[in-house]
Amino acid sequence: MDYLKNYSLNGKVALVTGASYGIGFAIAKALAGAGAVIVFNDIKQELVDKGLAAYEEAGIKAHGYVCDVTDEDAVNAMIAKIEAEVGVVDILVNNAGIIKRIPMIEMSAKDFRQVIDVDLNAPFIVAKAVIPSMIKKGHGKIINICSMMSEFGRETVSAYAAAKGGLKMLTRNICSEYGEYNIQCNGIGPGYIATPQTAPLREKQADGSRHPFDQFIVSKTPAGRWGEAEDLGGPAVFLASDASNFVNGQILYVDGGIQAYIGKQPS
Ligand code: NAP
Ligand code: GCO
Repeated sequence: MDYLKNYSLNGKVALVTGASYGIGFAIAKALAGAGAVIVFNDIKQELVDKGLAAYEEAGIKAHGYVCDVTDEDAVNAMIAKIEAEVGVVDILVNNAGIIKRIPMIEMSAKDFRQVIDVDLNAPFIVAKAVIPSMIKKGHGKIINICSMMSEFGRETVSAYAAAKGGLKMLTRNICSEYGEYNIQCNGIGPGYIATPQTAPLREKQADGSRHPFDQFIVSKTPAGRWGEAEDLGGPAVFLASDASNFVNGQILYVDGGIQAYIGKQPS
């Protein structure tokens, strides 16, 4: 028996939001490698075009759409276009996200709301737009890209942690409300991954030394390194495939062991 066929995504349409680059792009490549047709969006046409070129270079004929995921009308219009032009979305990866690193008492309510809007309200909006067709089709997979900040706080990321904590519970609630329609909604909680979003935390110092936060994360991670976006591809294929049909409401942390480790002890 070819057990690996349970991981096949042949014939499936996967929408990965905010996937012109970064984690979304890496996850989309992995889903494509398992057979999925890739659909992605970004806010700007130039980024969608850049993304299409990058997918083509990777041998993937992707479908790109310009859409701000916080705009419910735009999201509903995009999903209607995707269903007409590509097909019903079988797999949704709510990946698009932002972070603002500002001490809470210095953060404006406007900035706080913007992070909540992209990182929590938008996954709600996009999931709400695709679930009806998943119900009609009799199956669906939703993967919300959570974070270690779904479990932990740290200085300067109050809005992001609040959003990602909420996204963990939205994941569990979609599982609870739509599991009976054979829809599985799970989260992936990446650890610290080397992407543009974390570039400021890895910047070389003026004296050429590594950023203190870079050294901190490496010392706290048993793997002794930052994650690569590609490290998330396998877990995403698993959660997008029939191999995970009885996995629901879970957050799969892909963090190199950082959450299990007290940190390197002084030598
Ligand atoms: P990234 O490099 O900053 O990429 C984020 C993507 O989301 C970009 O393509 C961005 O497009 C898009 N986006 C932002 N706001 C959008 C909106 N309103 N509508 C549509 N697209 C939008 O981030 P990343 O590191 O790849 O992270 C991707 C996801 O993983 C995020 O949810 C992040 O919170 C999460 N995550 C990241 C890490 C990490 O260490 N990197 C760890 C845990 C979780 P534009 O370029 O046009 O803004
Ligand atoms: C930060 C980082 C983290 C990572 C990720 C960790 O400033 O602490 O950006 O938030 O992005 O979410 O899982």
